[in-house]
Amino acid sequence: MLRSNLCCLFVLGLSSVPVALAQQAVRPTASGLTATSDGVTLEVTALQADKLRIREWRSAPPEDASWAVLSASRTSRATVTADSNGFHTSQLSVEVGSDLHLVIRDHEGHILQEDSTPAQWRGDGFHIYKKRGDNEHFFGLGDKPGPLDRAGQEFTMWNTDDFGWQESADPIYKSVPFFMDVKDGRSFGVLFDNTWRTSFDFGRESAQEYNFGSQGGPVDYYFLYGPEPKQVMAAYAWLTGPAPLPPLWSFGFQQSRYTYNPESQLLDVAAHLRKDKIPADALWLDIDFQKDNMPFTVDSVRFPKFPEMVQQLAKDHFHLIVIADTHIADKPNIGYAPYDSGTAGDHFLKNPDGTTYVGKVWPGDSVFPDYTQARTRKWFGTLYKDFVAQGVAGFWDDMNEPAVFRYPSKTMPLDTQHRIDEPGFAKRTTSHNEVHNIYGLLNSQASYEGVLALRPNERPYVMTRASYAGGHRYAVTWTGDNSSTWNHLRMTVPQLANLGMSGFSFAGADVGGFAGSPPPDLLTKWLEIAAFQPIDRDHSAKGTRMHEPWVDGPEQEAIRKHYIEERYRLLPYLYTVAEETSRDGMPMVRPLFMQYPHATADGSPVDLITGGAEFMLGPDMLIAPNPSPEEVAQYELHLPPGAWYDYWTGARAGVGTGGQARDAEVRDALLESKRIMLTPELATLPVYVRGGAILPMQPLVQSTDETPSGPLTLRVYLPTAGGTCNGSVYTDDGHSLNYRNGEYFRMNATCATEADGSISVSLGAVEGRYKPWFKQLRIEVLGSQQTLQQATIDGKATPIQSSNGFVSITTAVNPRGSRISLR
Ligand code: NBV
Repeated sequence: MLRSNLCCLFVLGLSSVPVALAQQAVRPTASGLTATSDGVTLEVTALQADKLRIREWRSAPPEDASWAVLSASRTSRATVTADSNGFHTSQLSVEVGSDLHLVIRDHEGHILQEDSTPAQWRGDGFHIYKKRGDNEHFFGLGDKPGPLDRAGQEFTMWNTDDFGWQESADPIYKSVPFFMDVKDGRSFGVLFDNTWRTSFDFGRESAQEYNFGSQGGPVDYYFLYGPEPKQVMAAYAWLTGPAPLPPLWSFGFQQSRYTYNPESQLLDVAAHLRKDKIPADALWLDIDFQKDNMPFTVDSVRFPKFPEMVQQLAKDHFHLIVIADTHIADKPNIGYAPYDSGTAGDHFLKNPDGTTYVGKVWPGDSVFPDYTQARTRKWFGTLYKDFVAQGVAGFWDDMNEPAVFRYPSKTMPLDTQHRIDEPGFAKRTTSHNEVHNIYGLLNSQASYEGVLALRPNERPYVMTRASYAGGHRYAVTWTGDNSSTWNHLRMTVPQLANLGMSGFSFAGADVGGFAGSPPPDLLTKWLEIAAFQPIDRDHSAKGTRMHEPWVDGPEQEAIRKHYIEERYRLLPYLYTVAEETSRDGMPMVRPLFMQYPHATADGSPVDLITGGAEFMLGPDMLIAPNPSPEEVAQYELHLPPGAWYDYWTGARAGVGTGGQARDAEVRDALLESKRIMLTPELATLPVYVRGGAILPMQPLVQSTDETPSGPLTLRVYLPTAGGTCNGSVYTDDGHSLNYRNGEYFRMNATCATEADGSISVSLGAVEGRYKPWFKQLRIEVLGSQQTLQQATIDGKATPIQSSNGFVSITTAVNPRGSRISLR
């Protein structure tokens, strides 16, 4: 109902102005409002009490559809209460002043977001301007390089194949128009759901404003309130869908190169990994395994026994991932099935004159699937049939910006035609302008759904280079063609953290760097740090020196192997953290402020002090690489509040039981609030564990196929006096989708230091039906102030073991839970 017939029109923010002068009519809607001023309509809809969608248009409302947002979330509606200036929900209040001036407040009245000027329209383009506070910081925006905090910078979203990109490069491969805003300790997220070329300015043009806009497409953005950063992540996962849990093997070590060939070279690499007992789970084949670089073919000269080779690798517990670029070679009449079936099904993009668009890529002239047609994605998915039948475990979607040679733009002409034919969208033809940024997302959707259809109930593993918001539903990703430099190693941390905050938790950077040849120490350091990142994949370009862990002699190899082994010991923790991503969107790599949003007095992200070099892996582990990794000078460590332990020695800061030098320094720092200085050493990556954490670990294996022998360890890091601790372990069969039907194992654990000095550890009842590989648990307790001599499990005495300074007891897994007491 229109509230603005003359009798009861209300004029927002101008209640004393005569009604007849009203410029602006506001209509309440069931879940928000619309307001019109000067021919522009603003619509604010509460999807949930803490989630708003904001749209604006000039003539008719734009099509209500999205490639990024789940339709169930987009159509969700919350109850709102209209008030004189707009409406409120239980969490937010929305006020619209004159000129559609939009203000969003929390329920305590803090302004979270406020327009600074009305939307600016130029032709089909527009910009939305918001006020920016002095202490307002921005994170996310996908894979864009540069500092962790995006404040003071501007960015463009336009998927671009940028071989050898450097720190200030923009745009690169992905467009994830989602950012998290942290203002005075309160966080919210904004997804600007516009697939055209968009731009973001976080205070570069004017420090008092930030803005986002586009050359076309809709004004359509979502406001996701926290106030905690974790809640923003959960809200984004609710909006766009969480990333599905990848197979367990993908968290193992992966070895790749452009390109291992012939077949014997790949088999040699596999054999070498096993001979040197470097744990590994996956090998990758790049475009030279194909005949003339034609996707979905195999070069039968260089790979004469491809199916047998895949089987042989599988027997040796290697999963093989092969590349399948997005283009299809333009090769009629040679029996190239992808071209023939694609042409017969009319699946390729067209020029404006209706002819098929042809562009040059690796195989020469190529044609490009029109993934905006659901039926084309379905067809593309069938192309994986033979590889899937042969046992290929995963697929690598490259060049899907889409990259096309010989144009300065590195992509196809913008007037290339896409014929959208998709449930939920109007059937229409549109130009590449609108589709460019989602091309990679739709390519990976076709791959994911195709592989799933071919191998139902198995988790597909697809890695994509280009994507858009929501693309994490279909693929993991990597940071493209980085370089073998110390600075690129450093940049992996902010880049993976921002990708994680953009939904792409499952991400990695080419270990060792793609372009160039890493000196031995760089490759070693890179393998150390990557052991604590979500995807640990060593990859290198053609013509560079080999990168495998053994190439620099036994000393370097021993260090590299040690870190890869540690990753395998930590797999239960890594997998538990990964499962959290798949449920509530929390990224695996987290900036410190995500876990410690209130670590600073003024609410600014604590990472601004650390410079973003440190990161957390999940909730409990803090990795502190050298912020200037090529330098030998000492560097400062910042630990968030609370007790911390040295992961390597188990020494508690403040106890200093003969640990390495830095432990004593940590102790002094905590006791005397001194600065903590770390001395860089080639073989050491400083890693700390939160006091109060319970870390699940396992005995070393050579691959995830191998069943660990012995118990699962729960390493209990005692908190400071009076504190509690908590942790959990999640596991399942590691490869199927049965976990979605209750076939998983989850156990939560807590601990406390009791008043009498005893320590209690409570193991919760087992959730889920899956029977894990371990029957026994070893509970290790670190940081006790007294020597522990007695232990009981559910009241019965049990022996205490002690090895390497770690005190432990062993107990059978009790499905109903158990209580352990140590004194
Ligand atoms: O397929 C070859 C490479 C691949 O190794 C790399 O990871 C991709 O990012 N690909 C790009 C195309 C050639 C790059 C020079």
